[in-house]
Amino acid sequence: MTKPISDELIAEANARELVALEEDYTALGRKLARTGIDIDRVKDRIAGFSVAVPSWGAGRGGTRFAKFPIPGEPTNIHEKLEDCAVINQLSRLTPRVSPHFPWDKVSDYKALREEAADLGLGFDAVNSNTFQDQPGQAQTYATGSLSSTVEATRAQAVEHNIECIEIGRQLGSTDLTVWVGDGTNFPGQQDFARSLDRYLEAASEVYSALPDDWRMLLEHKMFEPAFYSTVINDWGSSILAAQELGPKAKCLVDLGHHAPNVNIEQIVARLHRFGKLGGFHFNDSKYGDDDLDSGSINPHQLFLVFNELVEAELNPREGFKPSYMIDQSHNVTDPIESMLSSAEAIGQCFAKALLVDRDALHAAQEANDTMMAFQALRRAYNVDVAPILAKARVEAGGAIDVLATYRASRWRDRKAQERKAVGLGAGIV
Ligand code: LRH
Ligand code: MN
Repeated sequence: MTKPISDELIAEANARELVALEEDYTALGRKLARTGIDIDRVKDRIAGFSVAVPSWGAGRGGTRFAKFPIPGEPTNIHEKLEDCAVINQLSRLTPRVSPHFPWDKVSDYKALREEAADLGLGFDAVNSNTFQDQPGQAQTYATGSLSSTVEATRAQAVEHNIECIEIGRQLGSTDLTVWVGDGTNFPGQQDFARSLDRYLEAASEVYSALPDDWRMLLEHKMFEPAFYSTVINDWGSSILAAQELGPKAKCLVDLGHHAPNVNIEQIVARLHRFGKLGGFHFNDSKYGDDDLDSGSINPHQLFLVFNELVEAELNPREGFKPSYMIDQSHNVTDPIESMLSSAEAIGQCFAKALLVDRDALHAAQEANDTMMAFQALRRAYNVDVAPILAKARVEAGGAIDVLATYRASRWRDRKAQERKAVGLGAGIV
């Protein structure tokens, strides 16, 4: 297996942190034991936890105004896999990559799968793209894709999604994420019901092409690129569409795809209640679909989402196997550093959710003891779980201080010597 960062460098960096980590872990273990929690059991859950990274997040992202590339950023899927391998080698939390087509198109997917495996990586859900026109494309998606009024355009979009399934099969994926930007900018531009019916008819053709063990993850989004209405705009439209399509259709929750202050953790509980919770695109936002680093703006919300996921594990519904994926746009940081920091934030929120005294919480809920119910969550949220994640990481060959070790590797500087410069531009990739 190819390791982008030398084990010696990681061991050397860890040697400076080990004694302090052991002290912190032991102290936290004693504290948690006083409330009947076995810290090693939480550590083992973290060791088994993972979140996929987006191939499109390995490069600098941008907005419609501009994108500011950095020297040494990846220019193709091969270099993106190298960088994703760095994130996984240091964090031990991100062994899968979620690819996007045609952005990650290659001629030999079997070879790509082997290349990733040699880097210790596998592939998570594949993402289709019917929100951009490709050179030489027959039908434009300017007025929609799966919901387009133009039959040939819907057929083209269906065909592309089926092609993504075929690619995913070669990569070892079992999920297809379908996000369509279809919608309108003017009242009256399209009929809400007929648009949805066209989407459902076309999506059902994609659904019929799913292998038996595959799922189709419908990703709702309130707005952008459409700014008056979006065909799959919220969890309601998404769950109704998923129920209409069939048992292999589930709903994917991108945290940034809701109006400010929407109670996303309640949406998670609802989707789970009806057996339609398929997965997540983790990120954070303050205003719109800002695609900021997970936990960077509202870590408490991320904790509350994981609190619902731990409750869901205790009340499983058929097919409960949510895909955890990051979906961010790194406009001002080194993408590797952002994904290292985000994977840590996500892992920490899962660990904090595991520390909630569920019996005390449920008893207080039944007794309408509001303050003690809230305190059951807040006590867990206030625990600094960093030693648990660091312990799980170092035991798996990762770095105790992931950012310091990454910087000590001088990876980006080395890649700036090797990789060609990325041109100026705008947009997400
Ligand atoms: C849409 C979205 C979707 C991806 C794209 C890169 O906003 O969240 O998941 O296809 O970002
Ligand atoms: Mn997304």
